[in-house]
Amino acid sequence: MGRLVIVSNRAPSIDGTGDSGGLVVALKDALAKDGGLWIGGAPEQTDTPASSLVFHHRPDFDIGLFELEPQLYRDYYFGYSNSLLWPALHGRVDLIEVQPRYAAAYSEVSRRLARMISDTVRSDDVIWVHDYQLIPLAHELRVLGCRNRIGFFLHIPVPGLETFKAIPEWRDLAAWLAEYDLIGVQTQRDLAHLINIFRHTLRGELRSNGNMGINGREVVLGCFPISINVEGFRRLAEEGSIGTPPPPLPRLIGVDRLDYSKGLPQRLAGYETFLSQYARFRSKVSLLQIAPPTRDDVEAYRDIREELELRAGHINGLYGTVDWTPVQYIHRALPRDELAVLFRLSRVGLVTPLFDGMNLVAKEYVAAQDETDPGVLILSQFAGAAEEMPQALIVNPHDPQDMAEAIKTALEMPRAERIARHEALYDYLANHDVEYWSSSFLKRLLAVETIDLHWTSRYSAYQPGVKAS
Ligand code: ADQ
Repeated sequence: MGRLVIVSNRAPSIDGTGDSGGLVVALKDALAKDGGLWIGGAPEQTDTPASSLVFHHRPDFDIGLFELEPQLYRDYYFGYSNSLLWPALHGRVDLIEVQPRYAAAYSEVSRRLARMISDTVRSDDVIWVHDYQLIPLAHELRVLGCRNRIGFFLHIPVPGLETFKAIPEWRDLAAWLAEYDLIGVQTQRDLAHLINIFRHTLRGELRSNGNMGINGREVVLGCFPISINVEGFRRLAEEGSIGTPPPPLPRLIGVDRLDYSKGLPQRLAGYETFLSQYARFRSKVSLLQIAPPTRDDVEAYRDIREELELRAGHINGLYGTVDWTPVQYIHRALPRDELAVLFRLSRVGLVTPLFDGMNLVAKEYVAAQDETDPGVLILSQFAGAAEEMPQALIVNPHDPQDMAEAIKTALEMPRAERIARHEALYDYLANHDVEYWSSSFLKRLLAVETIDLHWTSRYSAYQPGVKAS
């Protein structure tokens, strides 16, 4: 195999600092191990973007940045990706914004990026594309004659067919996906939806090996639940907490990007129900919600911030006293080591999204616990992580009563039960960490038979000129 070439909307930082956020944290270990190239969007847009990738060398791997004009970036990223695909794939078709220029920008970015990549990629490189912002990329690369193995991993959920069809370009999206050699999704739920989408849009046929026959070729499908560096996060929490005093009251903690898919108003509704029904806990617990802003340029994100602040203020006004603030709300990102300690020193982890591809916070919370006196994870049935973490208290985030009961159960859970649940969760995670995730995906991608016999005839623009190493 040549290099591993990762392609994502966002590149890691050039100097290696500030690599936070699900995708960067998850992948940098895999690349550092094998060496390779990470191609991603430049942090700033420019009116005169370079027509080729701008390279930087990090000790662990190389970075190739692609630059875009501000308007194109807005329409592709805030527009198509985050005002249409993100809400639609999270089942929020009520929030989608359809604009022809968004769709044009979305395809244009993959088209341009494909040109830049085909100038750089060597014939034995393996390309791994990430997430919903770049779905057309394999198609555009194939048009340019790229015959490399190309895998795709979708970090967010695949919705049911009817929801998927709310996206005007749903047929194109399905066809673009079918150009990858391997498509990885987070959960069995997503896999079932994807198979159904291929069946109905492209007359895909499920083969006995689990692959899909589509348009005369076989697309490999797989479920690869993403994870974290479990041992590393455990150590961060353990070492950081030495000498840190425990909080004055048993603490419930929520850590989420401020996004409507994370179910933050519903979480507060559950907490409010808990305080209203179990008065004996008033002044005896506190909820710390950390929710940094994201995608503030999209209206739905400003709305969710307002709603959250209103609800937190409402609970504090209703139940707070001079000595006790029921909800503490921090609207900014914190360093990972601080988060790890906060998780460890919290009795309950609240991870209650309405729909989530996986949710790494659930795994971080478990990894951070003191195994001799662990806290309890309350986890939404709609987080991808729920498929792997049945020993958490699984809740329906739409039901405040269910959440209130789970909070009470968690706070009252005997130590022996907490230890037993934590041990089962931790053991599973230790065997299924982020390295397991990336190596299983890559192993499967490398096992894919390369370009099938039908390939050349399907692409009239085929040029055998992709650079050899
Ligand atoms: P996200 O939607 O970003 O990721 P998640 O999986 O929870 O969601 O990852 C968030 C990451 O950001 C975690 O590592 C968390 O610790 C960190 N983070 C959150 N709030 C923070 C704060 N205030 N300060 C510092 N760090 C903070 C998408 C999908 C998920 C999927 C991931 C990975 O939506 O479903 O799990 O990709 O595939």
